[in-house]
Amino acid sequence: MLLAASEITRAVDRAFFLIGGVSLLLLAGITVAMVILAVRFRRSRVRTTSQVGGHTVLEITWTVIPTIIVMWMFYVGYGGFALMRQVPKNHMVVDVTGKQWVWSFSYPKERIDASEMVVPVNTPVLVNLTAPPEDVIHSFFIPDFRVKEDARPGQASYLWFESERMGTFSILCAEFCGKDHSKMYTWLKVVSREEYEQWVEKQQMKKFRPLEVGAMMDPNNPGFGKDQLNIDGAVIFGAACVSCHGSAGDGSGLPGQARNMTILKDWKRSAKVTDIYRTLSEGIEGTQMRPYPNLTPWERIAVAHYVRSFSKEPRPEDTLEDCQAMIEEYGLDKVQAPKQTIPIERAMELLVMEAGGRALTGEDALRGVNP
Ligand code: HEC
Ligand SMILES: [Cu+2]
Repeated sequence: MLLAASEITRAVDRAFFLIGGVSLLLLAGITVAMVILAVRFRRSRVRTTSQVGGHTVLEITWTVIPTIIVMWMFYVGYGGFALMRQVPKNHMVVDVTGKQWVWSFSYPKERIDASEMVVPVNTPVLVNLTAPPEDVIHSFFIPDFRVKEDARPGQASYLWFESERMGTFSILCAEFCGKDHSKMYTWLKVVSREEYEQWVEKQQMKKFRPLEVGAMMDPNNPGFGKDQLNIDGAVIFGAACVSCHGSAGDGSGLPGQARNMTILKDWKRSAKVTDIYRTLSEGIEGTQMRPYPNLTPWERIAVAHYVRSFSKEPRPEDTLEDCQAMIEEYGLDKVQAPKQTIPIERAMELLVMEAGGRALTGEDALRGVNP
C-alpha cells in the first residue's frame, strides 16, 4: 500500500500513523467506556449517584498523560517538518511555475524547459515554486513523496525531495484553481543518472540545435511550434522588447528613440532576418539596443520574423547566401553550447567577492564581465 520512496515519505508517515493511531485508540476507548457506563448506570438500575467534588490524582493523571502524548506527536511531526525545510547541499534545481492550467518545468543550470519533470534517482531536488503575478494560487503536490507546497502568484516558495526508487509518480495541483484544475496533472519520472543525462542532452539538442537555412527563412517554421522547439516570437517580444518598442512595434515604449518597426526606411541595418539577427547578437553601438546573448539562435530567428511582421511595407527578403554567410560567421551549424546565465544580483556579488570587498572601479567591473 505505502511504498516509501524517500526519507520525507517515512517521516510524514511516522507522524501520520502516530496521530492516527492515538486518535483511533482514544475513539475506541471513549466509545467503549461510554457504552459501558450508559448501560451500567441506566436509570432503571441507578436512581441516585454520588457527588464527586475533586480528585487530585485523577486530575493530574489526565493532564500529564495527554500532555506527554501531544508532546510526542509534536516531536515526531517537527522532525519531519525540519527535514522538509532543510535542503541538502548537493541538490539540483528545478524551477516550477503553476499557471491556469498547466505546470511548467525549467532547469536553470541545464537551460532547458519541459512539460513533465525528469530527475535522477538518489539526488536531492530543490523545487522552486511560483505562479505568474496575474494568476491564482496553485499547490504543487507529489503524493508519493508526501510533499506539497503552494505556488503563489508573484511570490517564491520551495520544497525538496529525493527519490530512492526509479519510477513514474503523479504530480497534481492540490488547490482548486478554476475550471480545468483537474487537468493540472503531470508526471515525475525518476530515472537513473545516465538516463537523466541522456534526457538533458536530448532536450538541449532540441533547443540549441543547429540552424537550417530552409527552416530559418520560413516565418511559419513548424519548428517554432508547440511540439517542437516551443518558441513563440510574440512571447519573446512581449517579455524582452515591448518595454522599449511598444506592443505594436511602433517604438512607443521609449518614444522617439526605440525603432518604430512599422516603417522600414531609416533602419541602420536592413529588416532582413539575418540583419535583425545581427542586431540581436551585437546590439547597436551607442544606443540602448543591447545584444541578447541569452536568446538561443532559434529564438532570435523567431523574434526577428515577428518583428518584421509589424510592417505592412514590402520587406527585404534574405537570400540563401545571406543565411549561409550568417551561419558561417556565427558558427551556427553546430549545436550551441548552452551559456549559463546568472541573475544580476548574483553577478554583482561575485564581482564584490572578486574585488575582495573593495569598492569597485569601472575597470574591475569590466574585468569581471570579460575575464
Ligand atoms: C532598452 C530599450 C530597448 C529594448 C528592450 C529593445 N530595443 Fe530594439 N532598439 C532600441 C533602440 C533605442 C533602437 C534604435 C537604435 C538606433 O537606431 O540607433 C532599437 C532598434 C532596434 C531594431 C532596428 C535595428 C536597425 O537596423 O536599425 C530592431 C530590429 C530591434 N531594435 C529589435 C529589438 C528586439 C527584437 C528586441 C527584444 C529582444 C529589442 N529590440 C529590445 C531599444 C530597445
Ligand atoms: Cu492549479
